[in-house]
Amino acid sequence: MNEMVTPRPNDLDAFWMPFTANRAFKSHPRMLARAEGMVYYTTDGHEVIDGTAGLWCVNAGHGRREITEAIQKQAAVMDFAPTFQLGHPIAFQAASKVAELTPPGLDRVFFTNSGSESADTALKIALAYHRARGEGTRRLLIGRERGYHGVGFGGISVGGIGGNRKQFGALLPYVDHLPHTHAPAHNAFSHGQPAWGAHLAEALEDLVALHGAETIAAVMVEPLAGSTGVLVPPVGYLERLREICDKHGILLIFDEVITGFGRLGTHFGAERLGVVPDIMTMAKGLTNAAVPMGAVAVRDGIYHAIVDGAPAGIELFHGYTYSGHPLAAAAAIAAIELHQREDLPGRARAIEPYFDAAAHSLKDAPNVIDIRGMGLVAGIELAPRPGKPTDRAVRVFQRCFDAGVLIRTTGDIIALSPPLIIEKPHIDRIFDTLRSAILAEAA
Ligand code: PXG
Repeated sequence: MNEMVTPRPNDLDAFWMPFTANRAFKSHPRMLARAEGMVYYTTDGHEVIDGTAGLWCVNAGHGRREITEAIQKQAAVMDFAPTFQLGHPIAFQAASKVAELTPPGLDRVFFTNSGSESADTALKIALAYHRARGEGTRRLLIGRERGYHGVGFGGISVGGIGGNRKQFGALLPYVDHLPHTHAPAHNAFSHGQPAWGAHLAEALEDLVALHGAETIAAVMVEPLAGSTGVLVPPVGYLERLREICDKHGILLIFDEVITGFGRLGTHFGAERLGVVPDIMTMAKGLTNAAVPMGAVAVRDGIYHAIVDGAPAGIELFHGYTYSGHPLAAAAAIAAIELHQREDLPGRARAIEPYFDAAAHSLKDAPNVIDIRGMGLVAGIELAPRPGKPTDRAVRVFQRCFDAGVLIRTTGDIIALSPPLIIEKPHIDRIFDTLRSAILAEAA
């Protein structure tokens, strides 16, 4: 079945792995060779259930024939064509397809190649918008503690993860941050949106008082923060951010890189959470991760302000060689059609109560100090080993992997975000394995 062999140690040297403990990995590599539906297969033939949809991205499950065929077909017809001053129909079709899923009014779509590029693109569009309207003093970008917006300079500056910032110097000027919303003393073991914490949005009024509304361009947050450990927005919090932004002419950007494409049981988090931003970033599930692609959807009025307000010529000095790449566009169209045909958000919604109950069944397991989530996302927070933060979670990860279940960890938080095609037996298997691993690391 599987002809791949584990590479010799020297073969691992050249690839400098991203966000990875390279030395540890290269001394104990874990290699995946093949994937289908809900499972990966390792190079030595073991089956691993995918509890994380790769990296929160393979929402429709692995190896979907409709998507691979669309990519193959497009590769044979036209491998690449520029989108600078030229076009190809499939890029326009892909943008229209995205606009079918975004909230009404957010139907102008700029293509990127990743979530990081989407975050930086969204921030640049926000700045260009204010400038186009003669409000060039609005240069301040507001993010949130524990926010993750990828790894570009814009994303790490507006993002709120110290570890992702401190190696890289001065970052962007004119940035400030809201407090995060994680409050286990009030909200531990909440199902869905926690009841406590809407007032944390008032910190935006404090920043307006501090800096002046006329200096603030945009607020960027993840509707549900994923990679920082699954932080679900408190009831009323996003609504309040929306109100304060409206009051002061500040753009609200949702980073929907994780929450897009059915993850919360709706096409986008905005729909599930009932708050519509002005700009929305996406990536990951857009192509089911089969070809890298990101996008930014903006309100019509933002597009018009920048484009109609510009003198003849290029209106926005921004774009990537691969914006609207034909293979990515083909994958996006096929993936979105799959979402629509199979109603993947509906499937996620239907199985969410079972998934949520399975996650919360770990409440009595040793060292479990919080369980939270929404849609097909669960965060399980473990008490750190004294003096050894992350050690317990890393070992739980390793045990699960060895037992055939892929989970993610960040700090001592376990994050689960399976493909939306998951079925009850997979859920049972994931949480049974996780329980055994947590028990084995109880000491
Ligand atoms: N925004 C958000 C909200 C993300 O979650 C990005 C931007 C950046 O996307 P790219 O495509 O540039 O990586 C992300 C990415 C994890 C994990 O384990 C999460 C991400 C990436 C890798 C790992 O939580 N999120």
